[in-house]
Amino acid sequence: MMWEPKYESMDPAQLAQLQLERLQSTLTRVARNVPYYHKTFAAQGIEPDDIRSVSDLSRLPFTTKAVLRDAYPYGFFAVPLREVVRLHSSSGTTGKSTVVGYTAGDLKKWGALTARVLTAGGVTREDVVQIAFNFGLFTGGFGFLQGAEALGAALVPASSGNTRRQVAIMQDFKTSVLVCTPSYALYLAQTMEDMGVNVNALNLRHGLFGAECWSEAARARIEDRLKLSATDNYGISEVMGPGVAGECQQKNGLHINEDHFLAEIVDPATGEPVPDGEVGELVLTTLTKEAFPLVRFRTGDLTRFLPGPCPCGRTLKRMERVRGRVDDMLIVRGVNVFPSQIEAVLLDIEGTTPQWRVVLERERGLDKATVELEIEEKFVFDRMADQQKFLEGVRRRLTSDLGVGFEVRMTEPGLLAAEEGKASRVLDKREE
Ligand code: DLL
Repeated sequence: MMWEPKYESMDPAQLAQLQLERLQSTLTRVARNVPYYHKTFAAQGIEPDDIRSVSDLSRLPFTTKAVLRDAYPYGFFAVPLREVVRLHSSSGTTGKSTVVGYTAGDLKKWGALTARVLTAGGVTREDVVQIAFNFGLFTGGFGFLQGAEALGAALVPASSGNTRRQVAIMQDFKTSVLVCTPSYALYLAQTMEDMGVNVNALNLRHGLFGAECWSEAARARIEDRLKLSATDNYGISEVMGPGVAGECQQKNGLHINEDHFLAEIVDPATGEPVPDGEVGELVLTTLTKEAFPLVRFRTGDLTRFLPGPCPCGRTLKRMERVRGRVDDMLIVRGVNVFPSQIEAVLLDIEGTTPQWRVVLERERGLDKATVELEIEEKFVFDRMADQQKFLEGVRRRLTSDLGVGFEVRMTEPGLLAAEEGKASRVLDKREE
């Protein structure tokens, strides 16, 4: 099933033509209305009309989070404030946040795009969709709300937190689709187990998860514990929010909504495009946004394009699940490790929970990495020796799979609970 088959299965040559037209119109608008683009285009001698094909894109300047931050709050808006009907904001975990504006037209398109990814994820108007993303400045809640409404599904805006209530809603309202972060899905599963809820008696069919890094091991565990089919969804507030890219039922990469967003993958160090199929930083250009258009926005997310057509019939290019952020990569004693790799190892071990984090310290000039981990209740052994044996097993697996030594420590239940929003995985004390 497709929401907009005309665009989702468009002939590639036609799509390229559409992208070019939309790109030219975006460039013309930003050159006229956004001081940063006006200045940088002029400095580099770029006329929007010079961009004759999508491959000319690499001549255009990048837009970084730092540049957006400098223009806080409204410096990148391409329309007067009176045209803006909604404001969201990026989470600002890595500095001051960015304010993102939407016109009425932007909201309509956003709704259509989240309806697209919901449909790709298996959702229909027959479904009861429980959104456990925060409803607020974060784009997750409202972004999916508009899509579910466009689709005609029964939307439950449960928002985040209050987990026992979420479980009760899921039972009573006969929720068939769950939408939240993967870490919260695992937390919900664990809470249900603690409450003695029979998951088989629930109505869950599909789950759309995103907004943070996860792994195939996490998908397997979520599907097994919640008895649903889980798909990955990517989005970023500066570019729009959810609806940028999403998996179909093939679960083999995320289809990028290329009629609205031009995607490139570049070498994070040089900014040069990487050879097709190689991993690099995702760079996005918006093609239809009115209030907050962006040219070559550096997302900071690492992924690669996947080759070949998808059996689902969509011709939209797929990207692999995001493996981490450029600035998320940990360098422990010279070895590169992404938090998502640690999670993949942990979740492969029976008895671990999604409540974990890695603490980095420096001891006598050497890096020390300690994984702090909450363990499932039935695995918290009475005998100290058994507990040590379990933790030693986890330590050995991490060390051998990731090629760098880890310590492993058990934490008290609740200490690292991922009740709200995105999980925080790294505590780096090396610079303190
Ligand atoms: O997280 C938008 C969103 C909401 C996406 C709901 C999907 C579902 P931000 O708060 O601006 O926006 O965070 C964007 O989150 O740069 C990635 O690092 C990360 N991210 C988002 N989706 C995924 C995903 C929303 N599926 C940042 N896999 C991005 C891995 C993801 N990381």
